[in-house]
Amino acid sequence: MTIPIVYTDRHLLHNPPYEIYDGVKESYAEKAKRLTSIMAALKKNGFKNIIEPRKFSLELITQMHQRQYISFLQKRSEGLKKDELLHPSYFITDTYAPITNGTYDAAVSAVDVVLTAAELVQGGEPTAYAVCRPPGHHAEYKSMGGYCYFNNAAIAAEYLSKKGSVAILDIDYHHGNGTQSAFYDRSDVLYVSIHADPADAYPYISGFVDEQGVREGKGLNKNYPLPLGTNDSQYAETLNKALADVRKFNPKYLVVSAGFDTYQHDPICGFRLTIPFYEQMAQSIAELKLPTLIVQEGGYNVKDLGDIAVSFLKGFKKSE
Ligand code: Q9C
Ligand code: ZN
Repeated sequence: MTIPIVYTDRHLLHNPPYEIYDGVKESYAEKAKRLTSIMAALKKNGFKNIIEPRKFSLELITQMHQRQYISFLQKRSEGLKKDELLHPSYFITDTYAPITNGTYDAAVSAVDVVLTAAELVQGGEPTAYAVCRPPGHHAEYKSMGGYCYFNNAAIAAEYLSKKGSVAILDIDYHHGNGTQSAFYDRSDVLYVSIHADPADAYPYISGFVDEQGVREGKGLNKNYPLPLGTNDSQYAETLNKALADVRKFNPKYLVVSAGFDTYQHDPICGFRLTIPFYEQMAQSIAELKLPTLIVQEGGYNVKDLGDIAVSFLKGFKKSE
């Protein structure tokens, strides 16, 4: 039996035509084709255990997001015509998360995907992969931003935390400001992130080493910023430190916020990781021997995204 892959094509409902960068319209990097690339490569490489998500109660979203925020996104989304794009003035942190007619439905579908995969892991599956979009880790309690609307990984971690402690390992190129803030004062959820130095990269205002958690969560938020140009061996060294943090915390579950925008040919990012390195990375993560939920975050090289995902999953297969 191969790793269960949870996927639905409801994400296709969200496909904004452009984003605004420094006042200039650019093509939207978070394309629907990203998941098409991943699913095609997985099927081609023998990952055939593909599962449709089931519907979960919307109440699970309210544990991580304000009710007014959720209904704002729903109403604004459903009020738009098919080709309209809205950059709202409220509940948003930047110009990278515009609302379209299908945005709310697609964002809810991503939550269903991630919770279906979380349920499998909770039921004893060693590893499950949630192939979801829009991504989630920049979404905060009441704000969208950075291509994210609902924080899929945080919602899944919250769900799993009802049964035991959870470590979240965020390997997306960008710091997961939304996930960090969701668990910043919690003792039952560790957040560890490796990302481009916020002095150089989005989200600019969080992801620094001195953000270490507060109150019961003090010491349970770990940021590992790395310089632009980081390569495989430099990354591996930092990954080992992050994995040591997870081991020390000794959680019941692991959630991996898996962004593949650390890839050397990512069109909007600045690390230099190679495709075979993702397998190595996954093998080190799998050595933790923890029930692991993999949640898709960023990764924008549509052509190579599938090969990166296949390489990554191969590293988990070896530990089965
Ligand atoms: N034109 C995630 O990877 N910056 N979000 C875009 C380039 C926004 C990334 C600037 C990056 C957001 C989930
Ligand atoms: Zn990213």
